[in-house]
Amino acid sequence: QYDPNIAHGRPRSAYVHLFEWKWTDIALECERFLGPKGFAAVQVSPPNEHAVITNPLYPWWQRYQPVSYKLVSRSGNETEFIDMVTRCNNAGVRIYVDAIINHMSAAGMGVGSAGSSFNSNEKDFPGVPYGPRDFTDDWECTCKDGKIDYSVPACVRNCRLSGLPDLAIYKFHTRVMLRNYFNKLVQIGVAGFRVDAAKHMWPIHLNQLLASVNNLNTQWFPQNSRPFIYSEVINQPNEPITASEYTDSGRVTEFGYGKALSHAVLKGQALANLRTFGDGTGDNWKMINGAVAVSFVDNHDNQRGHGGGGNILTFRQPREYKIANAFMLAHKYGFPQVMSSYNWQQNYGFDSEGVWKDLNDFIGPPHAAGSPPGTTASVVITADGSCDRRVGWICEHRWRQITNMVEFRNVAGSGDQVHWWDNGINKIAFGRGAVGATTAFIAINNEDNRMNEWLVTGLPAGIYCDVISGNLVNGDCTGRRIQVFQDTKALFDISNIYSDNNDPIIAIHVNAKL
Ligand code: QV4
Ligand code: CA
Repeated sequence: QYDPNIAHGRPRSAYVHLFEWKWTDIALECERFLGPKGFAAVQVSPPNEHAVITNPLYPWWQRYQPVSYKLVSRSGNETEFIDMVTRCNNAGVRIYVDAIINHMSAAGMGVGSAGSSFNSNEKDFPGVPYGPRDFTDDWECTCKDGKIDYSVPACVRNCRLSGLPDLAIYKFHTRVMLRNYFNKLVQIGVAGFRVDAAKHMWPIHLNQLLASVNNLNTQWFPQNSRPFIYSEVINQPNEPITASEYTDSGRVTEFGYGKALSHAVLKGQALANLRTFGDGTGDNWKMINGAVAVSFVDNHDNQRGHGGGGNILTFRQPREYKIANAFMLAHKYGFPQVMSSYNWQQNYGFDSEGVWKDLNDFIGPPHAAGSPPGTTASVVITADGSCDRRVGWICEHRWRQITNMVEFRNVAGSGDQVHWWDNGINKIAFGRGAVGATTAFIAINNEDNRMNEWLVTGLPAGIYCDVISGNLVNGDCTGRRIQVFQDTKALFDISNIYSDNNDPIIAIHVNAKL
């Protein structure tokens, strides 16, 4: 289903991907931060047993190589997982699981993170159990050399993605194993699923499988609630497989959103053009309807050159990244995912095939000092509420400009985009709500000169706290104050000088009115 199963009690309208975080840390983060700050949910890394790969050393992508559906992974064990789901749900924050169901590990003979042995060369995974008959037969792959050719749908779906043994999700036993896995998670209290590599499965098989999953746990969800679904489909303009083939079972990830937005913030085209971004007019920017989309600036793949890559903004360009996230969270389109990353040392060079890339794109999450190799470090929160960069977690979701824009979006609710203003190039502003009756308003100056404009905001008169430069604390504003006059006009004076203005954005809303 499209509905993200948000907790009742207060509006929540964006979720965060806590990439590679441990369950114990996520439980704490739900209680101390995400719940109070109005986040709707967390996408967690795959919780099931995965291959433990040592060449290269413990890459993040080992978790995309399932060995069984036992809930023991680099992020923690089953007890910790259950505790996290319980505590997050109780804090009003939902858990979405990244479900790797298209394939199993390609790591040869080995032992997985839960201790199950496997032999991928024989398609033997006793921890599930799966045997050769549960996979797509090799003859079903009609691609040349078994390599995926994205111009042939049957080949995309029946061949091995990156050599990973391809599950036949339509076969009885396979379906039962997958359904049991989903049902176990639903029973624990999980609210939804990211369907990894959905493009590599036939939509009809996927729909049948997902339809067979139980209703959500009534301890936290109304009777007859269905799991929230979003399928990972990288919509490439010239490919025959389209995202809309996957919207019967739920939303799809719209990769075009972050791509076009990053391009605009990097001045590849005018921000002013975003006036019609994804609003359904014209060709809708070649994006899927926002009501069935998950939007994001970057994700765990394209922030490191995997999964389509492209010129995507990440935490490495903080100023531009904050502009992009502020726009996304203010903008009506989709159900947005905020990315929360860890740092790694990039190392550009030519790989064995002569491709110029970051040779360190495999590096896994921060390592816990003094623990065995491959053990993940805990997140450390510093006195100012950010994550300790020395450990390596970036915690973009704790950057004030991003956190506060999540609340902006919650306040804006389903309000329309109104009172749009632009200068034809890279200065823009808009409100959310009805004409003359908005609840939130944002202005962005992405130019090399000052913005100094009186704009109609549609907001009630009064003094507002700019939630980009500060917070509303005990009725006082730690950032800039913006006065809205009776005619709803306010002055948006945004310097372009980096030293006196880190973030060339002003954002105000009725919940941060003095
Ligand atoms: C290698 C060779 C293959 C060879 C194979 C033989 O490259 O040509 O056939 O060995 O054994 C890792 C390695 C990859 C290796 C493969 C199998 O990087 O070199 O193949 O393992 O051993 C992640 C990573 C992949 C990683 C994979 C499994 O991105 O690099 O592969 O995990 O560990 C397409 C898809 C889209 C996909 C995207 C990356 O349409 O669905 O590519 N995105 C999702 C996830 C992504 C994940 C997968 C799918 C797979 O978001 O993180 O891939 O679950 O666009
Ligand atoms: Ca497949």
